[in-house]
Amino acid sequence: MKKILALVMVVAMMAALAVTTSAAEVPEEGLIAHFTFDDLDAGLKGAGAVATPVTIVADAEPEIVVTTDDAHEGGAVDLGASGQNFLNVTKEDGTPLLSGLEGFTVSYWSKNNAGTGWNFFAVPGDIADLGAMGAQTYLSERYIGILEGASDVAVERYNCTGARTYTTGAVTHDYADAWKLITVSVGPDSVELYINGEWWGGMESGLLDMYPNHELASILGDDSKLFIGFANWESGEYSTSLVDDYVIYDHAMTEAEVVDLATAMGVEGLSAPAETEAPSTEPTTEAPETEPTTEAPAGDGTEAPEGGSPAPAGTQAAPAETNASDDEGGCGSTLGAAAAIVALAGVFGCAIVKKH
Ligand SMILES: [Ca+2]
Repeated sequence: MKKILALVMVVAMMAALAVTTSAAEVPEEGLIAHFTFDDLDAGLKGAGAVATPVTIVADAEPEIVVTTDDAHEGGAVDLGASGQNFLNVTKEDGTPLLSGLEGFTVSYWSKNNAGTGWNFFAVPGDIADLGAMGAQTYLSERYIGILEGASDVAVERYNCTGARTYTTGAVTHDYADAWKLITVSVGPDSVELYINGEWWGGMESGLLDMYPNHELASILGDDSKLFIGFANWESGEYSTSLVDDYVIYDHAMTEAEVVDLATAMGVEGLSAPAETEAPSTEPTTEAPETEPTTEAPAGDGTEAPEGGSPAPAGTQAAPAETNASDDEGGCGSTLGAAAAIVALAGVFGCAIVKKH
C-alpha cells in the first residue's frame, strides 16, 4: 500500500514538474519580461521583470487570480475574476521597464468573451498617486494601450492635443472566447498588430510624419508605468480577459521575428513570411503619405488573413454591444464594428494601412 501511495505521489510530482517546466522557450535576444502566470510566485517574474499585484481600491489588499482551469499552458491570470486588481510591471529593481526604449514588442495569449480588456497599458506618471498621474482626458490622451473586446482589438498610441491621434481602430477577428496570440510591435515610427503570428493591422512606417510628437520618449517619459489589466480612464478601467504567457522585447520585431516568436509561443502551422526586398540603404525619397487614409478598405480587419483559424462554431459575430462598457470617450469605447473604423478614419484621422 505504501508503495502504491509513493508511486502515486511520484506520478503526481512528475505531473507537476511537467507543468512547471513546459513554459514556452521563446527567443532570448532582447527579452526583458516573461511571465508564465503558472502561479502567483515564479509565474509573475521572469527575464528581469516582475509583475506586482496592485489595486487602487482604498484599504484593499491586492489579489490577483491565477487559474489552471482554463489556461493556454499551465496556469493563466484571470483578470476578470481579479476584479479591481491588476499587475504593475517593472524591472526587478522597481524601475520603469519601457522608458528609454525606441521600440518594443509585446506578445501574450488571451481569451476574452465580453467587455473591456486592457491587457497592456503604458503610461507616464506615478502609480503612488493615480489621481496626480491624471485620469485620461478625452482628446488629451497620452498612453500606449492594447484594448480587447470579445472579437476585436485596438492598439492606441496617443499623445493627443485636441484631437484623437493614432489608433488601429477596433480590428475584428474570429477568436471570441478562444485563445489567441496577440503580438504588437511598436517601433519609433510604426505600430503593427499580429494575431496568431499573422499581420492584422497597423502602420509599417510614417506614423511620426502624421503625429510628430509620438516618439516613445514623448509619450512615456522617463518614469513610465506599465499595467496589465488596468487603464486610468475615469476611475479606472480593467480587463475581463484570461491572459497567459506574456513576453516583452526591447525592440520592434520584424514580421519574420514575429513569426518565429509566435511559433515558439505555440502557434502551429506558420511559415516564414515571403521574402521581401532587401532593405534599402538609401534614404527613401518618396514622400510618405501625410494625409490620413480616409477610406477604410472594404472588409479591412473583418476578414481573417489566409490561414487564420476559424473560431469555434457559434462564437463568431459577437454582438457589438459587448464592447460598449466604456463611457465618455474611453479610448475604444465607440469602437467595435468595421463601420466604426470607417467613421473614425474620417472623423479622427485614424488610419489602417495594410501592407499586403
Ligand atoms: Ca501559463
